[in-house]
Amino acid sequence: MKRSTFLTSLLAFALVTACDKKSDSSSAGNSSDGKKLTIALLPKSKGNQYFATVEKGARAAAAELGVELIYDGPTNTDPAKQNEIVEGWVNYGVNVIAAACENREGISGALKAAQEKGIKIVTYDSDTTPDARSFFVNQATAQGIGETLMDTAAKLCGEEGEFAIITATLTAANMTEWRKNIEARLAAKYPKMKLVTTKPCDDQKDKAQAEATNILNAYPNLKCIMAICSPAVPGAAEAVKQAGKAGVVKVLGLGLPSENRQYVKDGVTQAVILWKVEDLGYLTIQAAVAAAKGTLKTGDKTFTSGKLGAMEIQDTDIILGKPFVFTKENIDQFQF
Ligand code: RAM
Repeated sequence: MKRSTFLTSLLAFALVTACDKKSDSSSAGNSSDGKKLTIALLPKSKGNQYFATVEKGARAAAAELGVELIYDGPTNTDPAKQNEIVEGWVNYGVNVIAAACENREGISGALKAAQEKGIKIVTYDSDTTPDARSFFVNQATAQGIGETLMDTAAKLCGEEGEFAIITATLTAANMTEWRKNIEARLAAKYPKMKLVTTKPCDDQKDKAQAEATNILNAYPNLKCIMAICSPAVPGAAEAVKQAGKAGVVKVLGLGLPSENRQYVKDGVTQAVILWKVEDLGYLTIQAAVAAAKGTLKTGDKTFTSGKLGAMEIQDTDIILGKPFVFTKENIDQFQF
């Protein structure tokens, strides 16, 4: 072979190999221009163990897919701080933002501005307005969560008497959707039960404990406290325990097995309901990467998410699954 022909063939071979490499790495966490994708993950608050557990699952998916993951958020719930962080990520130039939104409408402007710069937006845990994101990774349907909470409370109370709700904030979409569904189930099925008050605790255990103590004092006939954000479940349990009302006032809610195990074993808390929080983080990053690469598109009915397999999509909500009830009998099987 002449030297020039050999060099031309070598060049052609090198080009083909380079193209192959590009498409290979593109399927493993790179954007179409060949650069590694950067996904920014926003929790409601970094001080909340629930979101630390989300981060764990997210890191596993990021490692599997070969993408960069940035995790940052306010220390405690703070919608203005969430907006600031999003604006910082837009200037930095991330490829996708995955956000758990503290204020449904309040964050939508910042997310839409990010979309205009070509950044893909997905939400998880707590949604924004649909025009400000492509998909919402939902832990379970709001109806499923609301009905499971209300039915469990009714069972614990013998379907009659007063109960109170402790929520995270009044602005987070997940909390408002769940409350709507709890109240609808109450109206439809439990005429002898009465919701006497609903108080926010800003996703903080100490505030939840203080609110629960006030509620116990104000409503001496209270039969149960329903805590619908994770820090509120041990907060309410501690208040009931300190008031000497363990077993008299029942406690249930959406909480982490690890934060409630002792209260459940001691008979202070009767039911803890949740989903696999690590899987929520894992699914969110899988969806974020697929949305950025265009393999997850509007109109898709299912999404195949790595080790989790096929997930159902309802409209633009990707659904993780059904909520699970942890009790004294099964709580030791769960370590998160
Ligand atoms: C808190 C947060 C979160 C919610 C859980 C159950 O950690 O408010 O949004 O999904 O509770």
